Amino acid sequence: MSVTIRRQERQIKHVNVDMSTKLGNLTIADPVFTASGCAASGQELAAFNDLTAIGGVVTKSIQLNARAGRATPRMAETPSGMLNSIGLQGPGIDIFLNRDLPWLAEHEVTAVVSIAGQSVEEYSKLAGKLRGKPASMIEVNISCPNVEDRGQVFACDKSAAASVIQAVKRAAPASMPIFAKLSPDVTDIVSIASACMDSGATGLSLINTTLGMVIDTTTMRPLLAGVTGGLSGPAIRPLALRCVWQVHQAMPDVPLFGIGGIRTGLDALQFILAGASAVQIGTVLFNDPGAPQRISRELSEALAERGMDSVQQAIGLGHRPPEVIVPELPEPPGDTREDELYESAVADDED
Ligand code: RRO
Repeated sequence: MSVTIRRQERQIKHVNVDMSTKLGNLTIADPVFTASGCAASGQELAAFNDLTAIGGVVTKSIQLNARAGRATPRMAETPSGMLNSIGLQGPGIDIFLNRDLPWLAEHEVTAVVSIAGQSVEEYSKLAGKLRGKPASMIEVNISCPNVEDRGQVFACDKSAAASVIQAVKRAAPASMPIFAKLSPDVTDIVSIASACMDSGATGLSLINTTLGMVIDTTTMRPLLAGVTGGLSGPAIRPLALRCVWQVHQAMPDVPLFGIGGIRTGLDALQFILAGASAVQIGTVLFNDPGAPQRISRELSEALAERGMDSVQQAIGLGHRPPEVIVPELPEPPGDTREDELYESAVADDED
């Protein structure tokens, strides 16, 4: 992609940065995707972005049946972020497949379909329904924090996560990449990540929201009707970055989506340096719906400014060892004195 860099001194420089990235067997032209739950199925964002120019749209997690979601209020602002307790509102997979997925296909937008079941069997049915459909990838949401039963947060338990991924792998179209979306609300995210990879996942999406809450000091009751909700936005960026870092360090060949509070190209660059092959952006869309293309442009500029001509050069680069800086040592005083004596003796001889 050709970009124009406006430097501080207003010089304009044209650079070429190859923004393509690999996610399993797919090569995608741009590493910036919209995150599940923040862009519905992409239609509304099309007014603000050329959705064919970004990596793609990850659709709102879809269930087998239509669901109204949790009671309101179900969103709350927090410092540097927000809480949601939507509770998997959606039309159900059949309406999604007849109405929303065709829109993405007609508009040539790369579609990553997020699925969320209430049991292993439901995940399997959802994955099976994607056979022959124009989806590029499946994101298996095993980490929604807003379920009635915490036992349904499959990503908090290694064997539950593994069972879901095995079932999805068996039912999904054979060549379709499968990304498992994990929760940060675990003691050891690397062990959950490796259980998913051992069960047939192609890659991982890191991370979903983390469970939080707000108490309204006027009513003196929890602000959200659902009491707790998923915290997102810049408040969780360091947490998300740490998860990407740890998983990449343990499994450097696994493709990762970095997700969590990305608002700028430099934020995206941090995730790529930590080991993400691509990023998803979510909460920023609520106040800047044009963010996907802006962040992609800023990322390409940031790469060029650092002397890189491709995204792939930057993936995991933060893990390289620090450069060893050897301080220049002053001449030992003895040597200098000897040199001076020698030079003055030579000068005396010449006289
Ligand atoms: O719908 C939601 O309440 C929701 C989902 Br599915 C999710 O994965 N993460 C989140 O914060 N909210």
